[in-house]
Amino acid sequence: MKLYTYFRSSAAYRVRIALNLKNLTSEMIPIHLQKEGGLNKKPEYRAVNPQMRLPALTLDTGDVLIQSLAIIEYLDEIHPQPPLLPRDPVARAKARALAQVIACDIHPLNNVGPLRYLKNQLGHDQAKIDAWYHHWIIEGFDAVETMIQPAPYLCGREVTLADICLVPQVYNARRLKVPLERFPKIVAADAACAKLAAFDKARPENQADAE
Ligand SMILES: N[C@@H](CCC(=O)N[C@@H](CS)C(=O)NCC(=O)O)C(=O)O
Repeated sequence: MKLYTYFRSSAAYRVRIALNLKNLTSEMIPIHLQKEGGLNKKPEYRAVNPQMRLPALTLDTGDVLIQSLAIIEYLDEIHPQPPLLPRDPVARAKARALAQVIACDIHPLNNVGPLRYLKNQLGHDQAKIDAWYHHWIIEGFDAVETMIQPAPYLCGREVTLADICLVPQVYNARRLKVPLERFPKIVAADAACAKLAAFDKARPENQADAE
């Protein structure tokens, strides 16, 4: 397998964690999202992923998978141990809901493309863009904080897809100096995950393309 990744891409970070949890190895192909306006926009990468976003996972069959949640669920189906979703249907729906609050409602608003659009097309200054960034994380984390009772992970004693989505989002929040004091449960779950080698190895700082 080959994972198209960028050390700071939180969607790629999710897949890196999932690969590590499953003890799977994959060749890492770095695609710089900032250089020359984003190397993801080059025709070479567009030929891999028509959406020109990271991550993409190419399989030995030649199939290309995109969208981190779809990739992670694929990995979970092909390599069921350890499971990344609870077995109980209600718990499973709750884990997916937490993952989707983060991956579908918080992250897209704070992604490179929309932030660049706010700056270049709409002419907003950095202070306004930072306020936008903080706003959507805080609003989403308020919901997550209310929804969870970490024990120690978001959905109980086993790591799930929800934790895989949370940790990169907390990383982004810290990097952009979003105050996290009002989210003690989120911070506790993130700290519990940080103790696991699978999460540590996936950290942006630990990637070969880290700057
Ligand atoms: N929903 C997608 C999000 C993918 C995505 O937006 N990735 C970002 C990096 S975290 C990206 O490639 N952005 C490039 C751009 O917007 O130009 C997923 O979960 O894979």
